[in-house]
Amino acid sequence: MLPIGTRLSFGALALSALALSACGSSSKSSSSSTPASAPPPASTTSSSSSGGASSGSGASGGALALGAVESSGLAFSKTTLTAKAGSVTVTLDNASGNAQPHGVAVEGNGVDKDSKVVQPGSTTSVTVTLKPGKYTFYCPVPGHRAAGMVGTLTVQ
Ligand SMILES: [Cu+2]
Repeated sequence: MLPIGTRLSFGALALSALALSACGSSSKSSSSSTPASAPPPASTTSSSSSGGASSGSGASGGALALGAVESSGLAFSKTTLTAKAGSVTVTLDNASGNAQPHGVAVEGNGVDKDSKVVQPGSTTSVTVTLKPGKYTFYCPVPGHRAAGMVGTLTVQ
């Protein structure tokens, strides 16, 4: 008998605490101009659950591959990439025949993330959550972007 009464009063306390915190957070969020909208994680979860196992046969969407090319100046093997919105991983293969370290970075629409820079004979990757739009990918090694290691990533 007593536990029920205890639970009831606890519930009332929790309710009032919720009301208090709701008031506090609403006044806080009204002062900051950018409400946090986080649809990307939800869409990622739904797409992976609908697909069952995440090991898709096609490499579409989340995984992109690039090579570092030093045969004529500095460049990536591709100057354009296309991906679907969501979590996108760009992998760079710095071939063993190269002479310089390379990496890959993705920039645009508030995103700016670099991979590790790796020596020839290694691969490195960067994973970013992207919305539809145009992004720039480039090599973060100083001077390489200006030398030609840059391209455009279009997210649909
Ligand atoms: Cu480079």
